[in-house]
Amino acid sequence: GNKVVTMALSPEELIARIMDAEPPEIYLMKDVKKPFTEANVMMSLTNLADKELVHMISWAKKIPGFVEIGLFDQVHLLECCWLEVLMLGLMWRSVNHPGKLVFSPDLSLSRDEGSCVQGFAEIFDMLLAATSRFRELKLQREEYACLKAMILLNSNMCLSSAEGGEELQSRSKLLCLLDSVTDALVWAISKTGLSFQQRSTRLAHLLMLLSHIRHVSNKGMDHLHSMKMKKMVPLYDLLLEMLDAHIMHGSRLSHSG
Ligand code: AOE
Repeated sequence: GNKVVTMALSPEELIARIMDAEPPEIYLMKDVKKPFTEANVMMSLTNLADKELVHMISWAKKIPGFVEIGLFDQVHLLECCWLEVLMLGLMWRSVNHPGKLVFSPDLSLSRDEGSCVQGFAEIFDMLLAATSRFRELKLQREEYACLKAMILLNSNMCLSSAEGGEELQSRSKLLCLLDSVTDALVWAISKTGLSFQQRSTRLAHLLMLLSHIRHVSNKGMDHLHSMKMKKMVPLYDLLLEMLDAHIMHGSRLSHSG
């Protein structure tokens, strides 16, 4: 079970595994059409997000212990956090480019370029603000990788709370996994040579940024919804198919077929 998988890993080994799970850079190539009009920009961003979501599923499955939790919970975690995970990735890519959002190596937008999309400016500013904060904190790659895994594992706290056996087991595995990643983040921070006091403060600063990311993600969802871009149902089925490899035969997910 999960204990065998994660308890056997030291924080250092867990970080190595999480870093190894990092998705590749996605190039849009000729998909980026100029001039930057609302239609062109949204087409490129949707294209990018579609490709990233496929890699996100592989990423999640490579996080030690993730495939050991129930399939139902795997699906719900990804469903809850996908935009937060995309946004943290975007912030990481943009951290050394003040005033710009680096969506892909061949598509970075300044605030002015982004404002061609109705309602984008407000979200753009929130994304830039969180990115600046990570820049000030000099976010390290290891810390970034841990935070992203935490977003995934922490995305649905009310998960299967009032349920019985199978659900409770999945939930306790999930909490155990979250503890391991927390230990890994603490370990990553401890490498920075800060005093005990400074390390605690840094941990708090990093975790407080997660609530901003959740907030921006909710705003982004509203924005996407206003543009009628939440292709929820078809993607949900796609997601189920992709996660439902050989594991969990005859699980309670019979509603998926
Ligand atoms: C942020 C980071 C990134 O890497 C890409 C994008 C592209 C679009 C951007 C967004 C972003 C930042 C916030 C923006 C948004 C456009 C408008 C919003 C700027 O203000 C997002 C494009 C999203 C396209 C829709 C994709 C639908 C996905 C549905 C997912 C789903 O249904 N399920 C079940 C989850 C699947 C998880 C793997």
